[in-house]
Amino acid sequence: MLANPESVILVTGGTGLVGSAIKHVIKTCQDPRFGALPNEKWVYATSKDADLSDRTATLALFERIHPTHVIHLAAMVGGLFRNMKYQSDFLRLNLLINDNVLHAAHTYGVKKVVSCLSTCIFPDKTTYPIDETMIHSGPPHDSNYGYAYAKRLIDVQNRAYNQQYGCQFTSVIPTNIFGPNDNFDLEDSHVIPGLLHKCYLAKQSGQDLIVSGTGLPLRQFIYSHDLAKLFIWTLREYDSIVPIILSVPESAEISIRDIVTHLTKSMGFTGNVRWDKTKADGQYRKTASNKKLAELLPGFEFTPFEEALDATVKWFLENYETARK
Ligand code: NAP
Ligand code: GFB
Repeated sequence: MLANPESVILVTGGTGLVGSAIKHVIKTCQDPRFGALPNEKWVYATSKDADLSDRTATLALFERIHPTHVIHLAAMVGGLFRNMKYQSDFLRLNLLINDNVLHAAHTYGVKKVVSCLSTCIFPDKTTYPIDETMIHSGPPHDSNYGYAYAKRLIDVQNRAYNQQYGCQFTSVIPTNIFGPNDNFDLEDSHVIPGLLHKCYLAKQSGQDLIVSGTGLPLRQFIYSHDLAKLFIWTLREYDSIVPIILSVPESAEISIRDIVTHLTKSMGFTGNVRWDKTKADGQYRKTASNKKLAELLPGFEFTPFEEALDATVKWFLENYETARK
């Protein structure tokens, strides 16, 4: 519980996939663990409010908002193929954004920051299931090392700020996320939004749906609205600076082929599916344990995958004109 008379919570990356899910949950959820509380003011910042890769602009944003708490989502983000293309940009921009936000949070006496890592930053060669102790125990997969090292450094910064200044800066480690307001770009997006858009176009044109890779890799997917609740819980109730994995259970892991089956069914696509095996598969698996979360928040119910996918398809079709694509 945020005990202040009024807590001002700044959400960086506030209009993206995760930021907009947090806004939705705060506005609509009736469960007091996750919905709005009377003593909280939520502020959702976009890059138009401040380019957080710029130190001066970041400090000016904190001067305007004077947040007591920060959920730090802003980042250069993308799927496998965007990461492979822009390793230097992913590394440099995310290092700049993260350093500026944590520096500003310390400068303005922010009581707590929850930053965002990803299960794709864990070592490529590892034992499974992955857990929170394994972040730095080996090099990340070659397809996204730029992004992965920038994200890992958040954990190092959080420890250093805590050791030197006592700052309560922590982080969460979501698995692959999907939902409304995602980026549905055909090339740079993650697999679910990318294939959803491709399936829509294939259905419209009567052409084959072309899927990259072999379809064999395995992933865990979390619905953005579920993740949003877990972010809000982390902000209010999780008091450690040690990262916590926010994922569906290992048993919910599915293959890319399974995704295609669910997606074509949800979209009512009955055309041909072709596999372009000249395209990369990326990490084969990154199976993460959600044991720590399950112990701290027993009984949390994840939205069933098919229901979440149907809701995402519905949102995309209803918002096609304005969706990021
Ligand atoms: P997203 O939809 O692309 O949102 C990213 C947000 O960051 C956007 O609102 C964007 O603002 C903002 N941003 C980017 N560069 C900025 C800059 N220089 N200054 C200010 N704001 C900037 O991505 P998302 O999926 O919500 O990502 C949220 C967090 O989750 C990220 O930290 C990401 O690394 C993490 N994550 C994502 C996934 C996934 O599967 N999507 C999985 C694990 C972790 P504009 O729209 O105004 O540019
Ligand atoms: O979501 P995605 O791009 O990222 O999934 P990762 C890539 C997997 O989906 C690969 C297959 O096996 C691709 O071959 N795939 C099939 C496709 N068709 C498509 C398609 O049209 N688009 C895309 N994007 N994939 C990312 C990391 O890894 O995970 C990021 O690189 C980030 O840094 C993200 O952390 C959460 O799950 O492979």
